[in-house]
Amino acid sequence: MRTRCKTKLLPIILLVLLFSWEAPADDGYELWMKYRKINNEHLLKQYREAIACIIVPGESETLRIIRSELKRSLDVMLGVDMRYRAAATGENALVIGTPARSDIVQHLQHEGKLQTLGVEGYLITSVTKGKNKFTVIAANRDIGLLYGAFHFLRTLQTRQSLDHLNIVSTPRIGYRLLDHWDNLDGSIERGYAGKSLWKWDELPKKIDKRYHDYARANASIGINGAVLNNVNANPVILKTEYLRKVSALANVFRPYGIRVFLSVNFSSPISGRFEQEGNRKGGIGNLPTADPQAPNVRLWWKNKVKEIYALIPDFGGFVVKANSEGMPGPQDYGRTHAEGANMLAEALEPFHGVVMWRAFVYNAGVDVDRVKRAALEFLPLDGLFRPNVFVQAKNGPLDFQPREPVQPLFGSMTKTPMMLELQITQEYLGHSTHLVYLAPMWKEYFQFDLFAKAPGSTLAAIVDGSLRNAHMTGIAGVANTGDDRNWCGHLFAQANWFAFGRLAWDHSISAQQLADEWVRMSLSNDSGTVSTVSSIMMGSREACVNYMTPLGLHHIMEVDVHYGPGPQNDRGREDWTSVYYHRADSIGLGFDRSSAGSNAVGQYLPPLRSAFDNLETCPEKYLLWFHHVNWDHRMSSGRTLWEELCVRYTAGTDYVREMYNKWLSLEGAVDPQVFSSVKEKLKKQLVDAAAWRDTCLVYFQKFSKQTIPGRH
Ligand code: GCW
Repeated sequence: MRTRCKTKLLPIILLVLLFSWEAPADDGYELWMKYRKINNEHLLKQYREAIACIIVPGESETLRIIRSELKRSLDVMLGVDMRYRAAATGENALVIGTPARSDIVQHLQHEGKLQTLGVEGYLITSVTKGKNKFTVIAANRDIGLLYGAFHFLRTLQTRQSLDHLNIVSTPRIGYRLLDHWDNLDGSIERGYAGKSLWKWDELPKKIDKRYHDYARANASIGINGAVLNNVNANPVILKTEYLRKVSALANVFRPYGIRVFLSVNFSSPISGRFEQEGNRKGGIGNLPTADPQAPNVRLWWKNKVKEIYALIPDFGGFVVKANSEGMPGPQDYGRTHAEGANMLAEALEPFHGVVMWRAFVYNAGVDVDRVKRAALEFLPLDGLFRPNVFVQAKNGPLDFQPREPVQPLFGSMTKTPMMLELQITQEYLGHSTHLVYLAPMWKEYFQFDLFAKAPGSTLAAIVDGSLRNAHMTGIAGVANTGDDRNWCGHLFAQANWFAFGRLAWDHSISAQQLADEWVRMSLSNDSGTVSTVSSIMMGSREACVNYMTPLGLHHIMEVDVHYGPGPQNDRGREDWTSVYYHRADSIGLGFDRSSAGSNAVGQYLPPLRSAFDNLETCPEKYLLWFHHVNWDHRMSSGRTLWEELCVRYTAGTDYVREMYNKWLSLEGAVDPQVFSSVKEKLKKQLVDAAAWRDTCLVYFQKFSKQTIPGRH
């Protein structure tokens, strides 16, 4: 009886389901690779005519990936069942190939068009042959074809014309890495999007589908390496058992052009002894010392490196955080950073691996001013590193603040390849709760002129090697990924991952262009929606600076979590809490780093040095970074410092309200799930921004003893 009843109901249920069915809500998993059907009839016609079929000659894993990407995207975008052909058949076609596999590409090679492409570059162009037109993606290697294919798809996703396509693209920076601060227990230091993507307990047997999707996403934006584990490195990562797991990941990533790197703990050779002593971190080596000059230590690393390369022939190298925040390092044995780095470099050198030795050090004994310490320790070592060592420095001399001047070492280290470390995860910029589009901030850093040679010695020109004609070039972004369904926690945090990759490939692209691209690829191609969303994004970083740390203030966040306001935090002026940095008193506000103060300005090259030193010429955005400024100091606006501070905190908060209102206007224009999740986050951001404004102004008012305009 019961069964019959169910059977009768079935058609009705099916009908109800059919009519209530809508496109599945957007949960963010597809990132910027949302291939939506093209509604613009004119473009659709053009695209369909241009790509009647696809020709991808040859066989390789990378080519297989290209084919599947094109099929899944073009079928949906063009509403067709795209066919592959082995060779030209008298139809217009998209041809993707290297000179060895395609006649058309070979012809381009003979014309010298592939000469500048190197290993990763690509060319996209149109070739007419008889009646037929071919859109050709050409490269010297398959990986260039993959990058080219993603570029081509971006052209369609952003609805650009295919007429007169003539694109030549090569990366400006060699090593373009994501640094994962992922721990082996699955937690992520400064991660705000769930647990680690790497399921260490399941590897190497079980290969999560997400590993492929991760690699695909990175390849689509030109990232070519991943440092899998936290710089606060657990020695266990070097155990054979773990290296096998790493090797399994490397196998997945390889056809996407992504090499794996590891963070290593300098004490690894002695870490097995800790394990015996019951240290829960465990370890591997059982040597009595990790002294980089000890022959047995050097041999230990050489053997370990050999073992790694036997498992992972294209392994990239090591990142090392040494003698920093409690991590061990060569100084524990009276050796220098250069001696430590060189020992590892020597072991990696036969396999073409590199060392990325971090300059994030701030030992109290070096100077009273924390921001000076890295340059003081590293500058004397310039020229002493082996050729396969990068010194990797964060963009600023402190620690990923919403705004910092650039780390002066980039200007003064002339003989050592300097690798730039940016932070994609928003440790100090509202975690994955605040919508802060970071490309404008990164562009500001890239364009910062260090005057290392002549004017125009920008950070970009130093990092990409053009200023000093350097061949080893690198950039790393601390990843904001996790196992949350939408990868980054906040949908808009995906834009930061996207922008990082695109800028690592080509730092000359504007933040505006990247915002537009990302919105078109991720949310909508409606021009009104694109301009509203990108306007929200473009001002969001300046707003964050304003509601958190305007006018050069820095590091006044809550202790440790670095999320909300904590200007009152005081563990003494030598212990890096807020009062150490803001130095508020009855006279004024700010850290005196002028020549009369800590003289951090002296680490910059002229004319920056004097520009920063002088209160009148110091850019106001860095004012309280470099100067202790009287509350009544006249700002360029005509307002006093105190008034300006009030205006900035208010402006930042007002901007967030504007962001929120603009977003509300998009109801119906973007996917409902995306709409409501972003709306909830913006609501919280608004509350947080107001809390920042109120907490900071009320706190600083105790010192300025002046009224907060608009309040009683
Ligand atoms: O910004 C600080 C972070 C630490 C981090 C450290 C570093 C990985 O608060 O969590 O440790 O920088 O960059 O080493």
